[in-house]
Amino acid sequence: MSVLPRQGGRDAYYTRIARAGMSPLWESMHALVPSQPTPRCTAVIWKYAEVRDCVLEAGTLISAQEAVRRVLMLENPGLPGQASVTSSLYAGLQLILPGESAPSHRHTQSALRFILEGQGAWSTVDGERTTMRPGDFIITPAWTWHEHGNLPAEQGGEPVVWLDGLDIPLVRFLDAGFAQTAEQAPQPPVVREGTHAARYGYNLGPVRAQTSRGASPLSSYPYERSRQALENLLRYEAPDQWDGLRLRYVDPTTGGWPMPTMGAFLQLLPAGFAGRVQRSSDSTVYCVAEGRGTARVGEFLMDFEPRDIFVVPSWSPLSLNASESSVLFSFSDRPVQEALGLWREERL
Ligand code: 1HN
Repeated sequence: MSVLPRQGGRDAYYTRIARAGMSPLWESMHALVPSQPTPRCTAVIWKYAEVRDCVLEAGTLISAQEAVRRVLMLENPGLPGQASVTSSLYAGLQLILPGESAPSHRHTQSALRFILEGQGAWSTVDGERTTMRPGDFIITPAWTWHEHGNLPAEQGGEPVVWLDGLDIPLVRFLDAGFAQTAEQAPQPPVVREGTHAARYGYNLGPVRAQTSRGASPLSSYPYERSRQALENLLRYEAPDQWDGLRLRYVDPTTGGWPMPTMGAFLQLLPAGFAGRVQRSSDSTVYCVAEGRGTARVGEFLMDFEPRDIFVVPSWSPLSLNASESSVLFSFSDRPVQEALGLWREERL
C-alpha cells in the first residue's frame, strides 16, 4: 500500500509547481464544475423614483456631446467595478436633454434600449432615424453606426431617459471588442425614417431575398404595437401560470432573436396574477413598463413599480405577482446560451 504525503508535503509541492505556472486541479475541481450555476451577480432592484434625480443631475454636470454617452451604469453589487449588471451583460440609464446630440460611433458590442420617459429624442441607426417613445424597444446591432439626438425644447424636446443593455462583459470576456468614431469612417447614406419598418414591420418582406445581416433589420419595436399584441392575446389565450403572457421580440427575416447575443421579452401580468416558481440559466434584467407587483427571487422580495429595474440571477427561483395589471420588459443572454446548447429552465 502506498503512503501519501502529508498536507505539508503537498503545500510545498503546490508552491513549487506555482513557480512553473501550474496548479492542482483537484483543489478546485468542484468550484470549476459546479453541480448548478453559482452566479456572482445578486438579485437587486433599482427603484426609479430613488435614482431619477441622480440621472437628471448628470445633465447639469456634463453635456451629452462631452460625455459621448451620458450614462449612469447599473452595477450589480455582486460584480463591483466591472460595469456589469450580470456576468455577461451591462446596463445603464442614459439621459439626453432637449437640443443635445451624442456623436456617431460603432462597436462590436450590441446594444438595446428600452425607453423610460420623455418625448423628442431619436436614435439614428445605420443612417435611419428612429423616434424614441416611452416603452419602445430599440436595437443597435454590432458594428452599426449609431448616434442620438433630441429636439430643442421649443419643438417639444423633453429630457429623455432610457435603459441601455449591452453585451459588454461578454465581448470583453471574448477579447473581441473593436470600436470606431465617425471621424474615422464616413456615415453610410441616409434612408428616410420608417423605411425598414415599412419593409419588414408588417409580416411582409422583400420579394428578392436580402441576405440576413445577422440581426433584425428593424431598429425599433414601438411599444404601442407590442403592448397591443399582448392586450389582444389576452382575449384569446389564458395567461401561462409562470409567465403570464410573455412574448419575445423577433427578427422578422428569421423568426430568431433580434440580435445574436441578447434576447428581449415583453410580458403582461393581469391584475391579481400570482405566478408559479420557475428558474432558468440566463440571468435576466427586468424593467417595469406598467403596473405594480412583487418579484420574489429566492427569499428576496422586490416590490416593483413603473420604470424600476431588477435582476434575476441565473437559476434563482423566480415568481412574479401583480397587484395591478402589469407589463414587464426583460432581456438576457439567452440567445448565446441556446446557440451553445447551454440554456436550461425548470418550472416548479
Ligand atoms: C454606447 O454606444 C451607448 O450608443 C450606450 O447609447 C452605452 C456603453 C459602453 C460603450 C458604448 C449608446 C454604452 C455605449
